[in-house]
Amino acid sequence: MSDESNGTKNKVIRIGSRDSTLAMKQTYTVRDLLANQNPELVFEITTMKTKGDKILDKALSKIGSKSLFTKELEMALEDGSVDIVVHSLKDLPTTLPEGMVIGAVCEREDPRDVAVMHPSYKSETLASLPSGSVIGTSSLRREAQLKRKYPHLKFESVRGNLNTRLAKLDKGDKYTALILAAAGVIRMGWEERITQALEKDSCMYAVGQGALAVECRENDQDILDLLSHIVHKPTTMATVAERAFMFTLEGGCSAPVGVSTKVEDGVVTVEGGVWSLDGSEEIKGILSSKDNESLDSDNSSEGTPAKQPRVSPAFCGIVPAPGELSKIKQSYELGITLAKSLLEKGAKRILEEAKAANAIKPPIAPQASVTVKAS
Ligand code: DPM
Repeated sequence: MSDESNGTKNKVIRIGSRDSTLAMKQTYTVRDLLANQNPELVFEITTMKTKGDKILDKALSKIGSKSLFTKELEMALEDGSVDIVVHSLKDLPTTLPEGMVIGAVCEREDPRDVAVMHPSYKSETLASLPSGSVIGTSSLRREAQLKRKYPHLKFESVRGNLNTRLAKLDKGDKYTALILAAAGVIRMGWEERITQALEKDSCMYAVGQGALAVECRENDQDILDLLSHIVHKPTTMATVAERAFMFTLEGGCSAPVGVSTKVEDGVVTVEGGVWSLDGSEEIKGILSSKDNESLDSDNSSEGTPAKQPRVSPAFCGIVPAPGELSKIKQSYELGITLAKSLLEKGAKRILEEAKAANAIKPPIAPQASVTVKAS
């Protein structure tokens, strides 16, 4: 598909983005990374609304569709009206639509979750808030972990883009605090509103949280080449491991799954957890690539076939940058091994119960009360 309308030949790169302030800031970040390296290129941004932007009255887990924030953008990629789309990696399902890949994962912002308190509670912590305080989040992952750690708090769904949510916190008296991703708060320039950063003993973060992903068509080699230069390697290793963990658990928006990952000197260490919806059950594990070498050490040149595949393999959607295949594969195996160990320890049942509790129940047909009148 890299004919005259695509790729770098006509020197215009069309970028698709959601239209929220945060999404636009993220899109500008990626555009600037690309523009710095390719001053000859021109970038055009097309914005659109996704289902996740339009349905604001339901918790995310209840809308019951994957790709909530990404589908419309992927349709534009597919029909060729844009060349790349920028997403928060955590909003991208671990299986992408046929023909789509992530050509670049950029450097991760602080991946942690944070508490942002209502101005009248700004010197409190979650632990010190009065009993019964209402915390706004529509993430089952956050709710399950925080219920476990802070049983005195109540949790309620809050939806809408970050501007809307913060306004709901500040202007109303319903929520005492919100739990948000540090990355979004920081990118919005609201860092000073962060009251408390949550460490992994109170709330592990979502798979991919804090990282930006650039999606493109898998056969668009010109774009893949361009994207390979803005890849952040340690972030890619960490997030491939996290996505493989999630994929193997078959989690998704409907199940509380969290991670905490470190990459130091090329060694990836992933800690992962699964919780029951009410937080009463928890299964956690930790694994480092140092200790998981039995699987794949180096087979980057495996069976080099006569026909070179046109496209590199993707790992949970992520295409390794040139030369990175064996490291990415290792990270991928790491996530899978960790997930399998949790499944063996009982995560399977917990996840199944969480999913069943969240399943979209078909509306109950009104009981017909048939009265036959004799006439
Ligand atoms: C997903 C979740 C949420 C977003 C679920 C989760 C949070 C929903 C909520 C998959 N996507 O995290 O367990 O808070 O009610 C989202 C945000 C960002 C990307 C905002 C946020 C920005 C951070 C990033 C919404 N998607 O989580 O506070 O780029 O990682």
